[in-house]
Amino acid sequence: MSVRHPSIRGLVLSGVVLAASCLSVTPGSAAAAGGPGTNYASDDPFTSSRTAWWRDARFGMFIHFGDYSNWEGEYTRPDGTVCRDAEWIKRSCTIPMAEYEQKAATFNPRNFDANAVVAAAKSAGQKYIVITSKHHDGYAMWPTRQNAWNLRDHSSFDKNRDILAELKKAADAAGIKLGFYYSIWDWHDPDFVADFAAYKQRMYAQLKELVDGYHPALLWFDGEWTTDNPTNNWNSQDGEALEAYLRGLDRNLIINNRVNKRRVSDGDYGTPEQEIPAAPVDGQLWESCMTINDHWGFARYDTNWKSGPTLIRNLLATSSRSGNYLLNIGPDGLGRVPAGAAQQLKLIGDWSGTAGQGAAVYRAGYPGVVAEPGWGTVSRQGNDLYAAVTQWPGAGRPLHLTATAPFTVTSANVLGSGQKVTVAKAGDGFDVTPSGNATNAAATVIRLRIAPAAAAGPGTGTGLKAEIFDNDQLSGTPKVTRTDPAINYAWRFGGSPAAGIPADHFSTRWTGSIQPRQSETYKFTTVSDDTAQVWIDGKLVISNTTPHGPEVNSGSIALQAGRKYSIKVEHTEQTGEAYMKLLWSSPNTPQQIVPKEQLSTP
Ligand code: FHN
Repeated sequence: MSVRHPSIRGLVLSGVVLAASCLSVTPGSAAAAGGPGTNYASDDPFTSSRTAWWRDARFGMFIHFGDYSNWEGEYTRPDGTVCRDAEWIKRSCTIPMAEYEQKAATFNPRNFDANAVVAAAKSAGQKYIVITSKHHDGYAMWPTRQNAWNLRDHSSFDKNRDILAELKKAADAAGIKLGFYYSIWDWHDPDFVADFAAYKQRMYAQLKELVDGYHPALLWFDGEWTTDNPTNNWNSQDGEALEAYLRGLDRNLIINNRVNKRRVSDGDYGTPEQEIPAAPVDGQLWESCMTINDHWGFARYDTNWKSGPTLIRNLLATSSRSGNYLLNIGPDGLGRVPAGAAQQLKLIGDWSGTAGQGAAVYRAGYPGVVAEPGWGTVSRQGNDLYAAVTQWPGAGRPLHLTATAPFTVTSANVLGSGQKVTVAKAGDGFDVTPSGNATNAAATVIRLRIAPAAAAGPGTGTGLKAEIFDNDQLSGTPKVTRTDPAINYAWRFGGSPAAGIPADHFSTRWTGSIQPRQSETYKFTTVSDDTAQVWIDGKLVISNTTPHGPEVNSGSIALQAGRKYSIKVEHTEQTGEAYMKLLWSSPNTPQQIVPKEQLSTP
């Protein structure tokens, strides 16, 4: 019995290092994935112009829409018992494939109105849309040429229509980015079990159809996890090859971490589902996807819509921790946006569009200089803090903010209200005391203009000295010595630091100096495989010397602005995948790959 994806917390990496020799290259896929000298990390997703729109957007619409929607969430078995599920209905209710295909032949989303979908997203303030192009049941929502199991060839729908093209046109006209969800796991294609290589060939061809035919801004993979019924053999070699292939098709694509095995090293961002991380995530961008009721796909009986305040507070929680919120709707069998969903979406947009409250979300992120309070959330945009108060204090009672770095508050006001706000230093931070009432039931936003401690100007560094060894002991004479502008490497299975360095059993030592711009405690983070150690000013800040799969480690140290500190970083790779990234953050430095300007050779 196949199981839905275990919660990410429950997902235990097997720890078995998969032999690089079975890296499969599928015809039509990228040239043999990588090879010595290849680094798959093309940029830093935290700062890249490629991901800028996504990081600024903060809020997207997920759409689960397919032939499964035609069941409306319910199946009556031959014995008369009723089984309920949505996009999983075929599997959950063990519907015979012939019956499932027969029902799909009646699928006719004639009322699908791309402009109405886009209008619903706009009304919510959603800046991008991700729609299911193919879910686990394998049914393609575009006229794919790879099989006849699709909306053009197997439905009652108008054969002259293409809903993905209609949605692309409407989204472009509205300035909304469009992405496609695509399930690797396929319950319908017999080759998924019988001939995985043949299946992958069709999958690559379908993805090329989607990229070339619709120019999506983003690909949202799913169905990557190890499971049965049918057995899913997708592995990290497959993920390496597919991600390389897709980036070869379109360098601007943003790709989630389920292209591989949903790890910190995979794709451009992590994908917590039906949950919001309690704090900013180390090592990778992230987006929390969530249903607006209790189902992804349409279920006519499910009117358990999340309340406006709940949705607004979820959005504020994600943006205040530098994450995105991907909120789902499930159009019905005719393609209509459920009225209840549209109504709740509008509540979010009404809130963010009132008195500029959206500034607490769009282009906003983790504040850094204050701890998250118990009475709400705080996000930051430049030197403006947006305190989104969900528990308004009694008359004259203060809201306390714990400062995590020195700053002064130059002004404070409640968005949408003329009431006076007093700010006083108090204990480990500030007491913020509004004089009036909350402006709404969801979250009242107090904007605090701050003046952080002065920063040193940007450095003039060019990177660190790298000594690369063709052994995993950092021993002997380095094979290659060069200047690396940053430590931002995803060698995966096939790559390595240089053409003359094999894909396994290599190591690198970086040395030089690092120059912070703030006098603050800096948090250093590594994403590494197999081992990583970091010394700053001679102090061991990170040490993970047990060979491991892709892992995040962090350590902190107080530094003075403008001063140069010695830095030494060591990485070793034994066999299998290899990664080494060095990031930093501080109260006034959002998480990023340590930039070359702040690194100098010895
Ligand atoms: O099995 C799918 C599920 O149907 C839905 O698509 C979610 C949304 O991300 N993803 C999988 C479960 O993790």
